[in-house]
Amino acid sequence: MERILVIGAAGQIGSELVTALRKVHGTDNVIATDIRDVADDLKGGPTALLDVMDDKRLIHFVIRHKITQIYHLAAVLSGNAERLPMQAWHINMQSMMNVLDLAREVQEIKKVFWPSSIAVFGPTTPTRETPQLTVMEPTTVYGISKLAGERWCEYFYNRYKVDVRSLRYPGLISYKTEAGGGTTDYAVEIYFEALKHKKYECFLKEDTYLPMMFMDDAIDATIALMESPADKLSTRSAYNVGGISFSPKEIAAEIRKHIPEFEITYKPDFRQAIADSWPQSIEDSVAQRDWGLKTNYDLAKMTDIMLREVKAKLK
Ligand code: VAH
Repeated sequence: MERILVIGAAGQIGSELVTALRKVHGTDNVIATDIRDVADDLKGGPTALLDVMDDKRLIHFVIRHKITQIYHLAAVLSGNAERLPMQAWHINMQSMMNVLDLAREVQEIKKVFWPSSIAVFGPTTPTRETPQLTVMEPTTVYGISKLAGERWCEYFYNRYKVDVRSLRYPGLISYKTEAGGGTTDYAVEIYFEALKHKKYECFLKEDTYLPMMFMDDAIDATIALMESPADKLSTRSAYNVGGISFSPKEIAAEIRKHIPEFEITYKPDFRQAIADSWPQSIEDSVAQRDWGLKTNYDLAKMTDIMLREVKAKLK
């Protein structure tokens, strides 16, 4: 029986991944932890306050709860990381090292998941259909921490046989938790603002294409990767996952199909430079080949669901 620890369960990915993992492994076998309270709908199963930066408490927690898999999702995202570079680097790297070293020491821990990001790519990376293996010169603290993290994942696998697996998530779109300090968060905020005010001031230019993915596809990809036999995996840094690419102008046009009077204005801020350093689209044939990555949601289908679910949430 697997015993799953989710770190960062109050965040955008964690708050949905816990529910999905509980369907696979059983509610009582998935412990949702964070440094702050998790969403009420996760409280039907085990939850705890846990700081991944406290390595002493972390090892006791893992041993006491007989943990066999760790999903470490806590991180400072791109926008916030540029505001506090040193703190972001420390948190993103030290938390990861705490988890990897724990997995090396505690034999009962069989698998670790850690999220990388398309932020590992930079302005010198081919910007369209970015390949799995290519030039990676990130210019953001977040991207640098994710690139270094990928190198550590591969090192701990090769040196200590820690079965750590990772995905280069694009921008993730979900309705359960509102945006948290990222650059792609405009694509979440826009749905809430469209329904609340029928207008949105976008912090990126109208033609800023970025790779995105509806959260349900990201969750399915995460579980498919983690359930894959180890010998199918050719990549031990992190897998490209491409999702759908669109611009603020395109998502606004899709929203107007549902809310004709919706208006968008553009006021680029510091996050425009971050977005400009990232690819516009990602090539993910290696993930499709190794463990069957599928993308089921396009912009139209995602917008339909987002508007319906956000409307219900705002009631
Ligand atoms: C961010 N949502 O905007 C994250 C993501 C690709 C970007 O990693 O920082």
